[in-house]
Amino acid sequence: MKLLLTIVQDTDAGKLQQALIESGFDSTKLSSTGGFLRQGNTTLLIGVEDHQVDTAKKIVESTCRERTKIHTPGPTITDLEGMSATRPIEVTVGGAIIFVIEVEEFLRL
Ligand code: 2BA
Repeated sequence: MKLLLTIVQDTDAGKLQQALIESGFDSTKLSSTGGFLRQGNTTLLIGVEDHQVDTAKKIVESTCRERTKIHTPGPTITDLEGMSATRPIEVTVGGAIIFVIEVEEFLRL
């Protein structure tokens, strides 16, 4: 069994969970925050049998869109001293980040 630890944008999460349910996959939704943008994203825990990994990955791929976001970096110590200015930058956020993790044991008690 594998755990697909899947990080997606909030706007794609509902559609992805619905698509997973329709294909018979269970998932758990967690609210998360990206370290770079410091904005909310969604992490789904999707437990699947080994032979279902590719199907689940395809569902994620077909549901989650790549987007660009404008990111304004926070002030640095240098900025505070007035020696440089931060400018907004365009950042591409991927459709999804997936970590495929081996599950040692799955228990439903
Ligand atoms: P964030 O850390 O908020 O990153 C959002 C997007 O910003 C990233 O999209 C990437 O395109 C860009 N980015 C990240 N670090 C950057 C940097 N130092 N300079 C310029 N651009 C940078 P994704 O790569 O699609 O990642 C989306 C979210 O997935 C991330 O949100 C983070 O929450 C998670 N993630 C990505 N890689 C990860 C990793 N290796 N470990 C844990 N979480 C990860």
